[in-house]
Amino acid sequence: MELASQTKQTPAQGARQAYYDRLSKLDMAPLWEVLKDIVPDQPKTVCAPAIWHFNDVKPLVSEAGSVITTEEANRRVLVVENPTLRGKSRITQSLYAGLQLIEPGEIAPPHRHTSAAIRFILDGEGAYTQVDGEKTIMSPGDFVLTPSDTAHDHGNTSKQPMIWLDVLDLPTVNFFEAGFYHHIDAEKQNTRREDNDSLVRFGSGVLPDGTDATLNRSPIINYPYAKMRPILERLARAGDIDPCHGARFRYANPLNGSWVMPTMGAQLALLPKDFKGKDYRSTDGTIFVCVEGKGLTKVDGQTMEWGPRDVFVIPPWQRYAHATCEESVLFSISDRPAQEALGFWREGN
Ligand code: GTQ
Repeated sequence: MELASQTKQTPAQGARQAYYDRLSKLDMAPLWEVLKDIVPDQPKTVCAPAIWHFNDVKPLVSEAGSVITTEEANRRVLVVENPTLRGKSRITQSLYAGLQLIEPGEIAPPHRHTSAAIRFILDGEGAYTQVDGEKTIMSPGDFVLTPSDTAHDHGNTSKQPMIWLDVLDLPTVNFFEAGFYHHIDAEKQNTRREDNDSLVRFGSGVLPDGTDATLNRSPIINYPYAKMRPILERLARAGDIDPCHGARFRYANPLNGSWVMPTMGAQLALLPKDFKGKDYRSTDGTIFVCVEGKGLTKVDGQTMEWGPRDVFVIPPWQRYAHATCEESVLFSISDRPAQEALGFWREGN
């Protein structure tokens, strides 16, 4: 087993190596040399905890507006890369994240792809996304879905630039080498449905006749912050405050109560002022966005201090704990639904 680390080989080891060499010629290898690596005792991660402070990144995202037009770029996005996964366009092994800028008057043309996307709005007011013919105007804190293979485009008819966080399951889809992309050859999507149609239809505890309840993702396109924030207040007032996570809900697929998408699930939490969260860990590496407030998260001996619009990432199975100095709201997203569906999601303290 220790063969590789020894410099002088015994005759037996030499014979073994010669055997390995013959195996290698047939593209085979001995399992016993790699068993510990590929079957770890517990989750091993190559990701690092990391934080992107909005005050640092905003000027650079804004500058992208003078570097390239949305028309030329298709999507004008700065990819947010985990420091240990540079050049791989990913924030965790399974998720991609980016900061997208859309300037007044711009249109990001329609397309569809296998990868599902979410937007979490950080800055600006009044740009829109259209998903399968439904337009939704976006505000900070809104959680917007672009499910797998749905046609989507973005436009900004407001007077201010808008910046949002994109999270896509691109590394997951690309791991399976299963991704398709289609450009949609129209300047804009044909808006057949009324604006915010899906929230009105499916966001009030009823299901209209004829609803396909087997859809494997939420039919709701936008979960507006203005509608979500009061729910957190109610949970907190009632004392429904988890010692690790605060008062929290998950964005649900109203058809079956499941996560919003099969590959990505999101949650929103209110952490009271002076909250001191208990240690928590889970196998889903998690991306957080501070929506409001001020606090810090300790992870693996590191302390990340966060404020509004900061984005940070916690690697899989690393213990972390949140603490606040003001009442705070944290959005989070991960690949938990995929891991749950496959049967290997775990959590612990
Ligand atoms: O807005 O459609 O950040 O297709 C990466 C790929 C955004 C999008 C990204 C995309 C989009």
